Amino acid sequence: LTVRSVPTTPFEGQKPGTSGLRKKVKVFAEKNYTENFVQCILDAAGEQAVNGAVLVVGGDGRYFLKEAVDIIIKICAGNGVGRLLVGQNGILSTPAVSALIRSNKANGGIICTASHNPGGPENDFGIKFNCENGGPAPDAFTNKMYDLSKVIKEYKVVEGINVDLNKIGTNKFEVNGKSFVVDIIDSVANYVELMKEIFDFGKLKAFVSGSKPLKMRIDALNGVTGPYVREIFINQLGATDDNVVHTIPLPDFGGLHPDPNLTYAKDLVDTVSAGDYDIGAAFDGDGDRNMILGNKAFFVTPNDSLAVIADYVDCIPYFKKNGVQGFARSMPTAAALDRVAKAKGQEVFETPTGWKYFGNLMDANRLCLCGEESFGTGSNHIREKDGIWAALAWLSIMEHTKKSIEEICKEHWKKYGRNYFTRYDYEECELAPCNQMMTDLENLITKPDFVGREFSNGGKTYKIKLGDNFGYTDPIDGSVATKQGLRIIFEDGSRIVMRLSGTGSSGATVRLYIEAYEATNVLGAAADMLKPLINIALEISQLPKYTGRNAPTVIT
Ligand code: VG1
Ligand code: CO
Repeated sequence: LTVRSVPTTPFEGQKPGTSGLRKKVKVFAEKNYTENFVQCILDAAGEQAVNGAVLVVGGDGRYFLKEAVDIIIKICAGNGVGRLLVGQNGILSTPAVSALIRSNKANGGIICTASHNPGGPENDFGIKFNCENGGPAPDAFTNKMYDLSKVIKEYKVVEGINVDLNKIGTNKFEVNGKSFVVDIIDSVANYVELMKEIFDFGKLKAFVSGSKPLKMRIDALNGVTGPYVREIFINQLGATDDNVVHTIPLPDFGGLHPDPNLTYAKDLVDTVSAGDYDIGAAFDGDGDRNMILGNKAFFVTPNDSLAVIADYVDCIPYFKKNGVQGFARSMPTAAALDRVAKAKGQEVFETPTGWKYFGNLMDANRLCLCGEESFGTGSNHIREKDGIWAALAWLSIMEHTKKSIEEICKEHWKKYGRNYFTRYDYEECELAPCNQMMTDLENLITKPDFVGREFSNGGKTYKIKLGDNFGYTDPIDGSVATKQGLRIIFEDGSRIVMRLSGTGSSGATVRLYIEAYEATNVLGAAADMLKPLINIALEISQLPKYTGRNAPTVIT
């Protein structure tokens, strides 16, 4: 087989966001669009990293996956890649790709997913590159990809390569006299082995399916985790079939919005509140997010989930064996974790939004457990957040404490106080007025006289301590990330944070994060407790005026 160079011209906007490039399927399906982007990934990695390299390829089963994998195989062949490990039918969860890169000492991986964005011919597709540590490519790398995409003139392809993605096994080719191998691998086996090393599956099995079986509702939302959920919860832990739902990955997620939150995982919330379940859990399209519910749909905020897991790290064998090396959370994530870190004498880092910022700290052994308010929780077992891992961590804590999820959370608040938190999302707003709002708000809150001002609402008064646009210097390599979100911090530690989403495929999504700490008043309803701060946030930002929205699309 021989390599062909195909002339092409640049596309606008091939700029990876918080986690890869996400666009409508129709855009990825345009002639040369996907080819260009994949070529730019390989060019950004550089010939040395690509020639003879081993790459992992897979995605979340959404519409256009097979077409994209086919293109990736042919372009990798054209660029001298040595071997590809491809999930059967292209299926690999994001955590599974990260695990495979690490366990195979591969040079990287290409993940085909738009994660929690809806799928299907009218919706989103996405592609993202992960590096040899298993984590999402850092900013320097994605900037390089974007720069290359603006000047690309040709891509290299081997058109004669056809692989049956359904058939597990090795496919060997010879390209320009050199070998090119495509291994179609089992999508779940490697990941399941890793989970068995991390958790005590013997204990968990007795807990889940012993004499008093646990009542679970594990909802894969028709996303990629279905086969992983079936293997782990049913085959390994002995749960019966009725404990899992929506476990067949569908190209359009069955019309569901595959985002595990109170709005989009409504079926789970309704079923768990009406039934008598010990735990409800859902994962997003590509399997890296999780939502945990207790009996009667008691909602565990991702902030609290992270803090509770941190408090109980010792009941997970992985941490017992490897020790605990620091915690981290993204900036908008509430600071519940910080209190646990302090109690345990652990370092805690505050990073920009997006999992890529945790990688360096993990590689340097400064971080072993971290999370984001956006339903992301994970550890240094891989370099992505991991939905199923989080559910298994919660089962381990329940098994260890013999307590319900609600009891565990309430005890946590009594011990540490509670960081009340809510996030308002205003999805698909018009871009220009949102940009203007952010500019105007930044100007307002960074004026020196902003500090010290007082705002009152609902009988509460808050005094400004600091206003800024969050910036971060990576403690390991010194790389700097600026403009990561507007912060308004009050004297009592309460916070208003506002930023624009970097994962949408059209328009602008405004995220407004509100946090308030209470040392003793811990059993209130978050919506009531935070109402004054929410009103103050809307007043300071003038959000309704700029966006024309009176209410958010999603509240978490
Ligand atoms: C969102 C979340 C962020 C998360 C990212 C990727 O980004 O806020 O915390 O890391 O999605 O998650 P943004 O820029 O839209 O706020 V996933 O599961 O879509 O890869
Ligand atoms: Co995801």
